[in-house]
Amino acid sequence: MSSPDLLSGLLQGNRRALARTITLLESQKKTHQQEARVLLEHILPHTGNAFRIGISGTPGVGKSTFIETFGLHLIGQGLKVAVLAVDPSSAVSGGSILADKTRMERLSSRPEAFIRPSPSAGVLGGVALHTREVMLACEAAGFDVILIETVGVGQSETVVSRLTDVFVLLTLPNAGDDLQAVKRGIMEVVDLILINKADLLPEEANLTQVQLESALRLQQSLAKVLQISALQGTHMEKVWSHLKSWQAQHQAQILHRRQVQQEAWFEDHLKALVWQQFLEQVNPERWASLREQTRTGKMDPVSAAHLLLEDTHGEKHLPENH
Ligand SMILES: Nc1nc2c(ncn2[C@@H]2O[C@H](COP(=O)(O)OP(=O)(O)OP(=O)(O)O)[C@@H](O)[C@H]2O)c(=O)[nH]1
Ligand SMILES: [Mg+2]
Repeated sequence: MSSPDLLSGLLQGNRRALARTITLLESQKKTHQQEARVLLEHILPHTGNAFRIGISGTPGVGKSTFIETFGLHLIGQGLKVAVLAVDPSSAVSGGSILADKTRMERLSSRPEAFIRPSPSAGVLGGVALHTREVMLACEAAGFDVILIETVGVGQSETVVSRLTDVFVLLTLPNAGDDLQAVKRGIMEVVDLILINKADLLPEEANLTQVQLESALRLQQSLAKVLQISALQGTHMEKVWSHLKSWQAQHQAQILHRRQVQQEAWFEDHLKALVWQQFLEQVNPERWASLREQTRTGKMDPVSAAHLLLEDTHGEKHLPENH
C-alpha cells in the first residue's frame, strides 16, 4: 500500500490500513520512521474528535471485563470503540494482553471495535508516546471512543492522564488501599470511581461508596462514585450517561488538558529524538569502557556520563558527509 492509499484507506476506516499504519508508527526502522512522520502529519487534521477515556485499577479489579461489557454497550449505541492497553512497566505485557484479547472475545470479534495491545517498551520514546500515535490513528479511522486501560500503579496513572480526557478508576467493594489513596489526596487525577463487583458484596459496596464520597468531598474533588457489576453488565448506561454529561460540562477543562498534553508530547518526543541521536553518535566501545570503569569504581558515574556526552558531541562536530 502506498502512502496516499494508506491514508485514504485509514480515513475510510479500513482495518487493514489501520493495522498497517500502526505497524509503521511502531517501526524501529529509520526509513519507516520517516514515512510514519509524514503520515502522522496528514493524520493529525483528522484527529481530536474521539472521547478519550482512561481506565485504571489494581490487577483483578475487572478492567478487562468492564471494557468488554462497556465497549459492547457503546457499540449498541452506534459508536465505534478502540481499546488500547498501556503497561509502562514492561516487556512482560505481551502475555497478559494476549490473554486479554481472548478474554474480550465478544468485543474483539465486533467490526465496530478495535483492540490493540501495549507496544513493546523498546519503541522510540516509550510506550506513552506510541500509544498516543496509535490513538490518533484510531481517531482518524473514525473511532468515537478510545478506552485506554492501565494497571493501577502510580506511574501508569500519570501516563494515562497524559493521553486522556477523563480518568476512571475501578475499585472493589472492600478496597481499602484506594480509599486511603483518596484520603491522602493522591488520587487527584480521578474523575469517576466505579466500585466493581458490587454483585458480590452489596453491603460493603454501599459502605465503600459512602466512605469514598466523603473522602472525595474532604479533598474538594468533584469526582463521582458509582457501583457496577462488569460481569453482569449492570449500570453501563448510567456510567455512559455520567461520562457524557461530564464531557459536556467540562469542555474547557478537556481543552486545557489536551493543550497540556500537546506540550508534554512535544517534550517527550524531543527527549526521544535526542536520545536516538545520542545512540547513533555514541562510540559503543568508549561507552562500554566507561561503563566498566564506573562499575569497578575507577571513575565516578557523574564524571563518566559527562565525559561520554562531551566525547559524543565532539564527534558530532566532525565534518559531516555533505
Ligand atoms: N462477580 C464479579 N466478578 C467479576 C466482575 N468483574 C470482573 N469479575 C471477575 O474478576 C476476574 C478478574 O477480571 P479481569 O477483568 O480480568 O480483571 P483485570 O482488572 O483486567 O485484571 P488484570 O488484567 O490482571 O489487571 C475475572 O474472573 C472476572 O470474571 C464483577 O462485576 N462481578
Ligand atoms: Mg485485564
